[in-house]
Amino acid sequence: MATGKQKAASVDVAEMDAQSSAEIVKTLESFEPPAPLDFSREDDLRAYRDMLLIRRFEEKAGQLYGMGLIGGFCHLYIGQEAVVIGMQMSMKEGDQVITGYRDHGHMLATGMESRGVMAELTGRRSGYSKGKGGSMHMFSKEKHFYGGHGIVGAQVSLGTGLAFANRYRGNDSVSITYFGDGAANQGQVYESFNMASLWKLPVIYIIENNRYAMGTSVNRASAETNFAHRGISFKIPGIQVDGMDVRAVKAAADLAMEHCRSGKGPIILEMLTYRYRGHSMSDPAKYRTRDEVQKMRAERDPIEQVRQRLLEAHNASEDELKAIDKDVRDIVADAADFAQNDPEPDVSELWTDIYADEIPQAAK
Ligand SMILES: Cc1ncc(C[n+]2csc(CCOP(=O)(O)OP(=O)(O)O)c2C)c(N)n1
Ligand SMILES: [Mg+2]
Repeated sequence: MATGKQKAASVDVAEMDAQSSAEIVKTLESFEPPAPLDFSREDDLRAYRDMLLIRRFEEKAGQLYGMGLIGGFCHLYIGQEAVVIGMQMSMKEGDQVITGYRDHGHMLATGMESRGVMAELTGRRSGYSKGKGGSMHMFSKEKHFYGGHGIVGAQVSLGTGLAFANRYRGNDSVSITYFGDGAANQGQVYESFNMASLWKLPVIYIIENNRYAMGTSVNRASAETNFAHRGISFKIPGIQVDGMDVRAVKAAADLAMEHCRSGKGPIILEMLTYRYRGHSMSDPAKYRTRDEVQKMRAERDPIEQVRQRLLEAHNASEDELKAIDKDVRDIVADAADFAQNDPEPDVSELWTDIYADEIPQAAK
């Protein structure tokens, strides 16, 4: 039985089988996050570049939206970059990613092309869904990215299904299933938790707690605001992670991957993060003060933290970082040009991609 706080690394699911409910609750309530990792210069350079790509891409998407070039919904991920990049740094080929509608960062993190994502945003034929899906509906089988979902919480049961498929096929891939603090209150999340724990499915549930669900703060919407504890009734361990520090995310990711790959079943990582922009492009943001956003930007920005470390601890020069910035800006500018010049889909495309043409072999 756990006494006091203990390292999450010692989460032993099998041990719980012999414990009473009261002991299990005590054990699961006691886990602490692992210490942030020491990043090498290479790790920090990679994290810096990859997070910057998401930030600049999102800023450009915001501009194109303002110019009327992107229609429909568009939810920006700015501020939350350390979450997907820290997770990505721990993933291996074959691991799957699924998320909600705030999804551009997740796609770029998996290695999906900036051009294809931006062209989908502008509704052009070279977009990932041939210009017919838009911001919330993109997929890449090649990169194991399963969307892009507009129904709050729906991706959680789908992500659990991906983990079931891994188990069924006997591979050692992990399903990385992202959802928000608001989605964490949806019923199907708990049905999924139950099945995932019962069948020891390899799924990491990542709750991106960015403090708001549209205009409603966590405190106004959630009876229990510690989301890492949401799996306790299902014997699922959970840890709270500083989602603004990519090193803390990577440390938690390593632990969670090992947990899943060694057959211990699901685990929850609550990422404490923050979105700088409004919920979507039409959000007047009256529910929080400018000061709150400014303070977070000034004191906790995930990219600035890495930048300072590169300059101070890894002796990077301003010129070296400027070169990375230019590289990233060039990729984003190229994607934006491409997305404005690519043709729209032909009208005949209205009748395609509605039903599957054939049943995939594996499903027969
Ligand atoms: C089933 C369902 N209910 C309501 C909505 C409307 N809606 C869209 S986003 C959202 C808030 C979700 O917030 P959260 O899960 O915290 O994610 P975040 O936007 O902060 O990333 C709501 C209620 C929806 N799309 N689907
Ligand atoms: Mg939220």
